Formats: sequence, structure tokens, C-alpha cells
Amino acid sequence: MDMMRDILESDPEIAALMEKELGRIRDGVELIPSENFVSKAVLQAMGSVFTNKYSEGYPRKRYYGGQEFVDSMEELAIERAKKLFGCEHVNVQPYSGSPANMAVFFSLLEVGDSYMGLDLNAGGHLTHGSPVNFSGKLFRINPYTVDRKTHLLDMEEIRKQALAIKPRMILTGLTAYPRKIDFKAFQEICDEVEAYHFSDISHISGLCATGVHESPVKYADVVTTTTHKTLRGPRGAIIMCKKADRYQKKYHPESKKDLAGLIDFNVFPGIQGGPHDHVNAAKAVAFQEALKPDFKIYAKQIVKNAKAMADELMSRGIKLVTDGTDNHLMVIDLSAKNLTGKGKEIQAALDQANIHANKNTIPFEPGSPFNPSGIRLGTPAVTTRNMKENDMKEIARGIATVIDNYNDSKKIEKVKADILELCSNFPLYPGMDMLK
Ligand code: DSN
Repeated sequence: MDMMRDILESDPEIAALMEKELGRIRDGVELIPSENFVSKAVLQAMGSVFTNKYSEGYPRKRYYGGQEFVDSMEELAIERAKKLFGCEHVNVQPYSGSPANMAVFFSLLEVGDSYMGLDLNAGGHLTHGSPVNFSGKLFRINPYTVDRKTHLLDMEEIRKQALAIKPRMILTGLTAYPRKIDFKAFQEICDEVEAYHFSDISHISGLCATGVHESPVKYADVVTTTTHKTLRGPRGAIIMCKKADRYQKKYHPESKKDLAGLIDFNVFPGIQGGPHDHVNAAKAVAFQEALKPDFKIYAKQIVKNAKAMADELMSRGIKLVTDGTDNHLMVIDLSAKNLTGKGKEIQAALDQANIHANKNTIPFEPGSPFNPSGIRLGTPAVTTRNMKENDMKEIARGIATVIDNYNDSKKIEKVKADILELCSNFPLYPGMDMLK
């Protein structure tokens, strides 16, 4: 691409690393479920002149001049996000998922308030209450977890916990839970205990936007999502919310702001300064792409691919947490193969075979977060490459071979050769090479 030529001249070291990264992603299958490959249009928006501007504030209410085009761009991003998710209000400025979630905590809770969120080991996120994160340090987390036997969310148990604790907020959302979340059931619990419902759909937002997974937007007070996972946009996040604060009298008696006002105020000036306009332009481009009919076909294929991969893995004797998947991700339980705590080694062996996945905790992890007993896999990126069910089966066979022979470099080399051949049939970013 033309826009790449300058960097080749001005900074050959970085250019060479970019070129190598392009080769790495082309020659491997990307199964880290939080990663994806954005379109060239999204890349171009990120590399645009919008990177130069400072725009503290919101459209038509900024602190600096020269905003006429930034304002129109951000308004487009807002309108497209509203249309895509059917939300009442959206803030498109969060730099990424963690600051977005932080703004929600500061909007809904006071420091020290209690809330419930999915335990990290069971598939939650750092910002859902981990003790090393602001969400666990500043606020009182009462984690809910999955059933010890089935590893599924048990809504009756969660309800009992909520009735006992009376949290001010219940957080729904996942990073490693492979099944559908019953957002309506969560909402009923929130209503019963008068808790805010905050849903972080970062992993599944591409599925929610297309109706492939139920969306919490119609229920929850606030919904966040990163924009770079199944949604296939740039690194970043958005916050969607209802306009009205339904617990204003109870929890914010002094506040003159509605919920939308609280969220906006906590993003800027509460947590962030100037928005990243180039990224917000790329978000707008990605939302436009996600509104097209093709994107629904893509989202459906992500789930079909995940199911095909899960079935093949299980038929090869691999145990999956919950014995399958409903969404885009799976978690392999290595403890069932006497590989407890070997997630790191298996991840490295898979990388040698050009299969990129990540080590992950399993529910009630017997190892540790750094040496966990799971491998997390997902299909958003391979589906973007146009791979289909048969390709998933081939990859699954490769994964099973690597797990069973993770110390056998010859067998791993053979899998790598097969993966290289598979990848050669699915070109990625054609024409983007700088050195050819
Ligand atoms: N790190 C992301 C993931 O991989 O799920 C969540 O932020």
C-alpha cells in the first residue's frame, strides 16, 4: 500500500517488524478469541489525519476549535452504533474496554459499594472484580461462579446470592464462558434486588448486533463492548446506556444528571482527556461494515465454525469446558488428559505449529493463572479469512495432534506444514506487502 512506503524509508526497523507480523498472521491460524482482522478501510481510518486532532468534549461542545469535521465524524459513529445495537445513548470515546468499564463503575457505584461479577477463573474479566484490578480494589466484589459439575451458570444460585448480598450492581459478561448468557434472567434478578445491570459484551458484541446471540441492550442499564473482537473494528470501546437512571432516587439522590449524562461525564472529564479521533473514525467505519447484511452471515459462520471445531476436538478425545460451545469460543480442559497446569507448554507447542491460541484458567483452576490448565480457542479471525467448517475440522485435528505430542517436534513440524498449506488457500491482506 502506498501509505506504507514512507515508513519503509524513514524507519526500516519498524517497517521490517510490520512486514514480519504480516507474514506471521498470514502463515498461521489465529484462534485467540479476542483477536480479529480488520478491513483495510478500518486500517486506513486509523492511519488518517484524524490522529492529529485534540477534541476534548463532545460533538458541538468542545474545548478547542477546528472541530467541524471531527464533530461530524463522531456524530456518524454515534448514529451508526445506535442503529447497530438499538441503544438509546452511546459514548464512542472510550480508549478501550478497561477504561470503558471504569467509567461505568464510577457512574453507577460509590467507592466501597458491593456488586457481583463473574469470577475470573470461571470466565470473567480482570475488570469484573479481580483483586489486582481497580474493580476489586476500590469496590466490594462478590463473585458469582459456575456450577462445580456442569461449569454452567446456575441462575437459581446466582439469584440466591444476590438476595443475600443485595448488591448495587450485577455485572454480566464473559471472556471465557463458552455458552449463551441468559440476560433476561439476570435482569429479573437485578429487578428483584434493585441492582443496576451492567453488561460487558466485548467478546460477543458482533454476535449480539446481528441477533446471533441475545443482546442485553434492551434490558441492561449500561452495556460496554470493545470494538475489536467479534465486532471486527479498531482497538477501542463504546458504552451504551439507557437515558434514564432508574435508581436515581435510591442511589444518586443528589445528582442532576440522567444516566447518559453520568456516563458521558465519567468518560470525559472523569477518566479520559482528548478522544482518539482516528480510532473513533475507524469505529464508525467498522459499524458501517457491521450494519451490512454480509456481517450477519459472518457472525453466523463464526458460531458454525466454533461448533464444528468443538465437535471435532471432542471426537478426538479432547475435553471442553461445558462439553461444547454456543458462541465463538471454547476452552480445552487439559486436566482431563493429566496435563494440569500445562497450558503454557501447550500454548508454546501450538505456536510452533503456527496455531495461535492462549493458555487460560479453567473453572476451579487446579493450577495457577500463569500456569493454568486450559487453552482458549475462538473462531472470529479464521472466519474473517473465509475458512469454513471443514477447515475447522482440519485445524482441530492439528490441535489434538499437538496436545498429544507436545514434546515431539517432528509431529509438531508435520502439523505446521499442514497449517501452512491451509493458510495459503486463504489470502490475508493481499497487496499490503512493503518489501515486494
Ligand atoms: N484480553 C481480552 C481477552 O483476551 O479476552 C479481554 O480484555
